[in-house]
Formats: sequence, structure tokens, C-alpha cells
Amino acid sequence: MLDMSGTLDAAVAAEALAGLGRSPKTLPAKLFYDAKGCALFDAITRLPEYYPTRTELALLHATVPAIARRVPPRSVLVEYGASSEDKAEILLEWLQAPAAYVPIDVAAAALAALRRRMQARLPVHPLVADFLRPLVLPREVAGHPVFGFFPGSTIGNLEPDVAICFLQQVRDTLGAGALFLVGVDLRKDPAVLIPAYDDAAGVTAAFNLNLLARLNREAGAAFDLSSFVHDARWNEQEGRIEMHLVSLRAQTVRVAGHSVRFEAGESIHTENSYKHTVGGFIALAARAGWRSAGLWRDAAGLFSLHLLTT
Ligand code: AVI
Repeated sequence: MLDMSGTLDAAVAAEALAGLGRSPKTLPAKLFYDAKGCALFDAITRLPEYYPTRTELALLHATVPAIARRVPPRSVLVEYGASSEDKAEILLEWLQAPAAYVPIDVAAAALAALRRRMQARLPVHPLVADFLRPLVLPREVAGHPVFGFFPGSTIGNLEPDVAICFLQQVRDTLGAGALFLVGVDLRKDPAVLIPAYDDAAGVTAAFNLNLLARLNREAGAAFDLSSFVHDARWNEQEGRIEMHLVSLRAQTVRVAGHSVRFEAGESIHTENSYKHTVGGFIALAARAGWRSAGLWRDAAGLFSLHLLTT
């Protein structure tokens, strides 16, 4: 939670201390998304090196007629992680008489703004919730066919066991017979991946370092930002991009009243972004009770849209 008063946030401090007490040190990626982090992520999505957002959008535009033909009329569109309506809007243009839109996100203000923009068009029932927890759909949408949507390759930020657990919960929430469209970034040459997570303009570096700035603001920390550098690594064995913050020198940093020791070259692991193969993702989804009902890829094979069914 962003504390506008400038006072300390005990939950942020506790999460930071827990991660920094581990070996190797970690910080939870969810802490990226304060107001500054959200603005920086928005800038990342427009970088020339960051192909996922524009590739997924172009793929969605190209394939939406085929996708929409698979979705029953009067379906409810349930979007996981909805904080802007642009991708959902593309689907809503093509779905046959959609009955309602249920955007799910922790950001209550963003959902309220989204509802105001969309409600003239169709009934909107926002669900303010952490979608990694079990959810129940609003009773207003009961009885309609359900079409879930999880764009942005956010599934790649989940550890495989967490992704399976999430997919099982989505299956329980959406119910038997539901369809679920998932945007999945694909495995590719690290020469393409690394610049996407370490851009020339330094926006991703600023996004990563903002974590430490946030801890300084909200968790009573005293990180010297000039003594840490952003590092994006491809982990071939795990099939993931890793983001790290590397300490340039041996140092001790105060965090919420505790001393945290860093050796020179020691890293804080801040994010994983798994890059799946098509077969690998279908197998992962199958472990959560979903089967593949459709697959679309861009011509260069960078990104995929998976339509799953129960
Ligand atoms: C939100 N998520 C899909 C992004 C990704 O590509 O893993 C987060 C991100 N981290 C650095 N750049 C973008």
C-alpha cells in the first residue's frame, strides 16, 4: 500500500526484511508497483526493446475475430489484473452481445475509473481483490457463460508451482465449461530477451532501483541508490529472465531499524519472468485441469495467446 502521508508502512517493511534476511537476498516483485513504479512500467511497455506489449496487442487485433467466434453469445468477460481497459476493449468489440465485464485488480481507484468509462456500454462489476487468492464471481453474473482473460504475460512472473495453483483457482472461479485466454511470452534468443529487460534508455534499471527508493520512502530504509546497479540475466536452466540489484561495494544498510549487510557484488533477486515454450505452457495448464482449445502466435514466434477450456 502506498502511504501518502509519508509515514512508514509496516507491511512493506516486514516483507522487505523477510526477503533481505534470506540467502540469496530477495525482494518481492509486487513491491515494484507503487505510483512511481506503475508510471515506469507504463514507460517500459512503450520501449523499442520491450516487444511483449506491442506484440500481444498486434496479435490480439489480428486474431480477435477468430477468438470471438469461439466464445458463446451473452458471455461475461472476466479480466485478471485489469487496470486499464485497452485489451479487454478489443475483445468486447468482437464478442457477441457480452453480458457483463468483471475486471479484477487490487487497485480500487483504477477499477472505479474503469467502471465509469465502460458502464455506458455494458454492466461492469469490478472485483477489488488479489487474484492469486481464491475468488467468487459477483452474483449478478451467475448463469452466464464465462470467458476469462489474463493478458500481458503476467503468468510469466509466477513461479511454476504458483502458476499451477493460480490456474486451478481460476478454473474453480470460472467454473466447468469456461474459456480462458492467456497471453504467454515465448522462449527466445537471449540476445532479444536481455535488452527487453535492460534497455538502452535505462527505464528498466530505474524501475528496478525504484524498489530501493520505495523502501527508503516507506520502510525506513537508507539505501544509497548509487551503490546498486540493475542486472538482467537469462537463466537457461530455469527458462527465465531474472532481475537483480547488485551491490557495488561491501556495505551495511539500515532497513526499518535493522542492519542488513551486503558484500561487494552481492545481489538482491527482485523478479523472475518465465519464458514458456508452447508445449511447456500447455503441459503446465494441463496440470491445473485446463486443456488447449486454441493457440495463436505472431509471425516471428515472440508471443502466444492460449485459449484454454476445462
Ligand atoms: C508485468 N510483467 C509481465 C513484466 C515482465 O515482462 O515480466 C514486468 C517487467 N519487469 C521488467 N520489465 C517488465
